[in-house]
Amino acid sequence: MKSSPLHQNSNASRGNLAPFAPLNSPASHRDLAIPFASSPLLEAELNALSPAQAELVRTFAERGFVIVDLDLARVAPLAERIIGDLAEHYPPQVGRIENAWYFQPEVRELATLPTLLDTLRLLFGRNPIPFQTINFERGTEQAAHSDTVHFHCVPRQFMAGVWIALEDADEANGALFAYPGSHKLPEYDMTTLGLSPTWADYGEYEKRLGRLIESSGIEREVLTLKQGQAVIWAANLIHGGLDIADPHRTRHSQATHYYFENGAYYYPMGSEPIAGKVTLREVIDIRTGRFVPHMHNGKRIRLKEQPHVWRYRRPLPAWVETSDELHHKLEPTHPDELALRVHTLKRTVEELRKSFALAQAHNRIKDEEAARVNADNRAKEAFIKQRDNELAYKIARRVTKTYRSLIGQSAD
Ligand SMILES: O=C(O)CCC(=O)C(=O)O
Repeated sequence: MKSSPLHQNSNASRGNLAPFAPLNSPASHRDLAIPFASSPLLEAELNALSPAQAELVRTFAERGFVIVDLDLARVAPLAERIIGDLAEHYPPQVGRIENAWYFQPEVRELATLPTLLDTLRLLFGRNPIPFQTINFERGTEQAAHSDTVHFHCVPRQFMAGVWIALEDADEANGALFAYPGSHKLPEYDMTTLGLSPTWADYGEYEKRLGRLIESSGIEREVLTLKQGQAVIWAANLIHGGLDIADPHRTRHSQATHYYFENGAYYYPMGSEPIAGKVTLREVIDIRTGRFVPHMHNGKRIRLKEQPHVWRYRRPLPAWVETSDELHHKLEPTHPDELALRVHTLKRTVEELRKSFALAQAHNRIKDEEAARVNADNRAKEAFIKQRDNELAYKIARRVTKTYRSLIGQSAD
C-alpha cells in the first residue's frame, strides 16, 4: 500500500490494542462487513502495512480517533478563502453552515483532500464518500454525542467524521473533546436510552448520554489542534465541543462526514426499524456530484420505492448530476425535519436567553461597581471636607494666637 503523506500527531497517546480473538477463517477483512480498524483479523493484516500506517490503524482501533497533520501549505490558503467568503453566510446566533459545499469550492476541496481519502480508505478498507459538510465560525459547545444518532448505515460503523482546524483550537475557544475508546461502547441510540428517535427528545438524549459517559470512568480528552491539523473519528466515538471560555475568539473549522461505498444509508432520527420505518437518506458524493446507490447484500435499494426518504435541500447545485438522481415520490417536508427546525429555533431562543441573562448580569456588575465608586467618592469628598475644615480651624487658631501674642494677650 502506498504510504500516506499524512503523519500522525505525536501528542496522541497510544495504548496497546486489546487482542482480538482470531477467527478460524482465512478470509481477509475485505470479506467481512466490518471496517478494517474494527476487524477481528486486524493484527494479522497489519503486517502488510508500513510501521507508520500500522501505528495509525492501531491508534484508531484503540482510541476511536487519530489526529493527523495535513499539508499546511495547501490548507492555509483554503482556510483563508473559506473564512473570508463564508463570513457573510452565517445566520445570526447560529455559528454553523451546513453543506457549504453547495456553493463554496474550497469547502469541497478540503472535504475531498486525497490524503484524507487515502487515510480513510486505509482505516476502513472501503472507498470513502464525503457527503456532508459543516463549517463552524465559533465553538459549538455541543454536548457529548455519538454521530450514530445522526447518520447511520448498514453494514454498521461505515461512517466517519473528519474535523479540520482552520485556525488554532484550544481550551479558550471551545476545542473539541472526545472520550478515547468510547467507540467500543454499545451504540447508545435514542431507543436504547429510553427515548423516541425524534428531535423533540434530543435534549434528553444529551443529558442521558452525558450521565452515562461520566459514569463510565473514561476520561474526557481535550483535542487542542493547530491550524491544518485534523481529527478523524469513528462513527460511535462520543465527542462534543468544550464551553467557550473567551467569547471574543472565533474557532473556524470544518467537519465533513463520510460514508463508505457498498452500503445502505439512513437517517436514524426519523427511523424506527422495529416498527417498519426506516428513513433512507439521499447521499451525494461531494467529489463527483453524483447520487450514490444504496446497496444491501449486493442488491440495489431503490429510493423511489421507499416510503420514507431524507432528501437534500433543493435546489441542488448546478454541477450535481440530477440526471442520475434516484427519483422518488416528492413528499411534503418530513415531519421530523419540522421538528428539527423547532429544535434549532428552541436552541436559538435558549442561546438568546443565555446571552440576555449574561448581559443583565454584566450590567448588574457594572451598576454595582458604579455604586461602589460613587460611595467611595462620597466618602472621599467627606473626608477631604472634614480635613479641610480641620485645617481651616487650625489655621484660624494659629492666626488668632499670633495676633494675640502681637497685642500682648494670652492665647486662650
Ligand atoms: O465542532 C464541534 O464543536 C462539534 C462537531 C461535532 O460534534 C460533529 O461534527 O459531529
